[in-house]
Amino acid sequence: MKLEQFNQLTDAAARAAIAHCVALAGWSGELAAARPYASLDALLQYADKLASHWDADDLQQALAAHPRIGERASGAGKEAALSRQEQSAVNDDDSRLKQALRNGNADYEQRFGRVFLIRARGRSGEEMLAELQRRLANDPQQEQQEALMQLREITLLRLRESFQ
Ligand code: 2AL
Repeated sequence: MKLEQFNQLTDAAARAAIAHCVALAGWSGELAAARPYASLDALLQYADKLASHWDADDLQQALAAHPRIGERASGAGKEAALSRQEQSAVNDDDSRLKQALRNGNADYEQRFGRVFLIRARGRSGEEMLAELQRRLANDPQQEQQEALMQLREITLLRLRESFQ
C-alpha cells in the first residue's frame, strides 16, 4: 500500500489495513484517526509514540495473536502468515533447538504467567534461545518492559512492511 492510499481510505478501511500489525484496536484506531500523514516517517514516528504508552494490559491482549517461538502458527490469516515468515529461522526441524525452546517457553510461562515474546525477524533460533534464557533471570518489572519493547519492535516492523 502507498501512503497516499492509506491517507485516503475510510476510517474503517484504514483501521483494517493496519490491524495485522498488533491486536490492539486502540492503537490502529488512533493511528487511523491521525491521518493524513505527510510522510512515511511521520506515520512511523506517531505509531511508535503510541506504542511507547502500552502497559501490562496491552501486552496481555496483544499476546493472544503471537504463537510461541518454535510453534508454527496455524491458520490462514494474515497474522499467521506473518508469524511464520518472522519465525522462519526456527521452522526447520532441528529437534534439539525445538526441544530447548519448548523447555524454555514452559519455564518462562511458569515464571511470568504469559507467553515469551521476542522480535523474531533478524534473529536465529539460537539467538532467540539465548535471549529466552537471559530474560528468565529478569525480575517481573524488568521483563515486562523488555516484552513491551519487543512488541513495539514487531509492530513497527509489520507497519513498515505494509507500505512501499
Ligand atoms: C513472535 C511472532 O509470532 N513473531 C515474532 O516476531 N515473535 N512470537 C513470539 N512468541 O515472540
